[in-house]
Amino acid sequence: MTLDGRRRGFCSIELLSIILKTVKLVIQIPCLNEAATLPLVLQSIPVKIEGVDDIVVLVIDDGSTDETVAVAKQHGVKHFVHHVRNQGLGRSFNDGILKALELGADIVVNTDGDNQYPQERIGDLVKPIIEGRADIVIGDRQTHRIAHFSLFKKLLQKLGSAVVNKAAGTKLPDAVSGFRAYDREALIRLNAVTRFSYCTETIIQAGNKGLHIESVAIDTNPKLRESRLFKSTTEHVLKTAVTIIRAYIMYKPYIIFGWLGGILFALGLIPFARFVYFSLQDGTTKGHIQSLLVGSLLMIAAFLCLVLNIIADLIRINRILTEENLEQTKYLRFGRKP
Ligand SMILES: Nc1nc2c(ncn2[C@@H]2O[C@H](COP(=O)(O)OP(=O)(O)O)[C@@H](O)[C@H]2O)c(=O)[nH]1
Ligand SMILES: [Mg+2]
Repeated sequence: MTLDGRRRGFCSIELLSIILKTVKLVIQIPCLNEAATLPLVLQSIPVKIEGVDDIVVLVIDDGSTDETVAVAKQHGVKHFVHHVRNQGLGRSFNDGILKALELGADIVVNTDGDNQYPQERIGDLVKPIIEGRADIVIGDRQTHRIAHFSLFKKLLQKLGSAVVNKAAGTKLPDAVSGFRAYDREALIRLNAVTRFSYCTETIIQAGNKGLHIESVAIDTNPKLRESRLFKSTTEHVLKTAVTIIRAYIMYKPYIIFGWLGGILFALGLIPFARFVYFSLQDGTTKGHIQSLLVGSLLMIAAFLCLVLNIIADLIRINRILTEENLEQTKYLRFGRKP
C-alpha cells in the first residue's frame, strides 16, 4: 500500500473512532518461556474495564522454546509478536509497542508473563489515563511490604528509585516497576534504546519530556520463580547504574561532565597553589616541578570534560531533532495527531 493510501486508511479508522469515541486497550505480555505461568496471567485479565470499549491481549514471544505460544492460543490470544531468537526484554517491549500502535491502541498496559503483577488491577492502572490526569501510570509494588525482598534489596530499591527520580525530575515511589499503563501519545513520544533496562529509561525520558506520570499502589502476587533478568543483586545494581549514568549523559550531560570537570579543576588548583607557595618560600622552583605536572594533568582532564560536555550537548540537541522527526513518522504510520 502506498503511504498516501495507508494515510487515507488510518484517516477513516481515525474518523470512525472519533465519531464512536471508542477506547482500545492493548495488554502486552513479553514472554520468554512462560508456558507454566501464562495461564494464570491470562485468566486474571479483566474482561470488562470501565471506560474501555475493546480489550486486546498481545503476547510477545521472545524466542520461547517451550509451549508459550500454544498455551496463549489455547487461552484465546489472537495477537502475537514473534522473535525467532531471543532479543531481550528492551527489544520485546519496543516491538510490542509498535504492534499495539498498529492495532490502534489508545492505551497500552504492560504486564509480565510470570504472574508477578495483579492483572485484576488493570482497571485502576488505566483510570488516570482515561480521566485525562496522566500520560503514564506505574503500579507501585510497595516494595517495603514484599516479604521475599531482603532488607538490602529493599534499600537498593529505594536508592534506585531515588536516583531515577532525580534524573527524571519525578517523585515516584517505585520507578522501576514493569506494571504500567501508557497512553498513545506518550508511546509515540518515547524511544527506549537500551536493550536491557527500558523501565528506567522510559521514566527518565518521560520525565524529561514533561509527560505526567502517576503511581497506583498495588500488591504483587506471590513469587513463582526467580527473576531471569538478573542473576544476582550485584548484576542488577551494576546494570541499573550503567543505565542511569547513560541516561544522564544523554539528557543532562552537564551534570556528569560539569561536576566531574569542576572537581578535577578544583583538585588541579591545589598542586598549583602548592607550587607557587613553596617556590616563593624557597625562592626557587627547583624540586616543585612535580606539583606543576600533577596540576597540569588535572587541568587537562578538566578541560577534556568541558569538551566532552560540549560534544554531548550538541548530540543531545541532535537527538531532540531526530526524536521530533521520529514522532512525525510514527503519526504518519499509525495515524492520529494531537
Ligand atoms: N529474563 C528475560 N525475560 C524476558 C526476555 N524477554 C522477555 N522477557 C519477559 O519479561 C518479563 C520479566 O522477566 P522477569 O524474569 O520476571 O524479570 P523481573 O520480574 O523484572 O525480575 C517476563 O514476562 C519475561 O518472560 C528476556 O530476554 N529475558
Ligand atoms: Mg518477574
